[in-house]
Amino acid sequence: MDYVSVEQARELGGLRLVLCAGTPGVWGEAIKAVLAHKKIAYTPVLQEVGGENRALREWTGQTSAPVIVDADNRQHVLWESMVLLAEQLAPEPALIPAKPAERALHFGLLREVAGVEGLGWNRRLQSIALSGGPSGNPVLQRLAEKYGYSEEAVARSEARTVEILLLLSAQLKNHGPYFFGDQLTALDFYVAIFIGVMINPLSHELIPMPKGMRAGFSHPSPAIAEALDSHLQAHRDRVFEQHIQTPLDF
Ligand SMILES: N[C@@H](CCC(=O)N[C@@H](CS)C(=O)NCC(=O)O)C(=O)O
Repeated sequence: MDYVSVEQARELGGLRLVLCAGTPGVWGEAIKAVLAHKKIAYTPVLQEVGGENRALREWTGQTSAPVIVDADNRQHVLWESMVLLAEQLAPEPALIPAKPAERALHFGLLREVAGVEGLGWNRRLQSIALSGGPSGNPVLQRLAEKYGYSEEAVARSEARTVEILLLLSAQLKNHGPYFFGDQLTALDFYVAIFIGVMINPLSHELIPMPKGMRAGFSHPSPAIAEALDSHLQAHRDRVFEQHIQTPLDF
């Protein structure tokens, strides 16, 4: 993927998407898949994982990715705001359920996947621990400080991860093949990507991720491996085969 720098992006118009360059950051890959499905074009902007990202801080007041800066220069730093923006820009194909009860459930489940203390958040804590903890190197230390690392948080993370996987599996079992029957939604993209990258990563052919990152996510505990059941695996494979362009390009 060809990135422009933050400095260059600030001079441009249109939709700009800041991404963790060189790694399949799950929040970034998920919103990329949503935008691709809706055929919404954007300019990729480089964020350096675990780096200082001073120019990004000056532009957006924070240093994580993804961020969307839209054509009106409004900034979207949270997954929810990005999904809603994509739906506004290209209402069809719709990726948010139309029925209010389903919509509420969609965003509730999405929070468990992409929100603070959700699936991605907890797997990140586990991978920092597996890579040696914050004292391992400066990048790990920066990530640990940004994303709530503590021994207590790591200790809680397995049970929370398992709970969320069970919740997602039950919804698929009762309402599959997608989370809301035949309608593909943003949740389908987020779950397939978060699972495909952060819990037993898919093959290098599909996701050519850096070795260290792969190692950090390749050893789910027995309880997590068991919770990643056949419903979730079949769903992940279906979404990757039918709706996500591979190999992921980052
Ligand atoms: N705030 C984002 C999630 C941001 C996030 O956790 N980003 C991580 C995942 S790639 C990141 O930028 N890590 C690298 C870093 O902090 O340098 C959202 O809600 O969509």
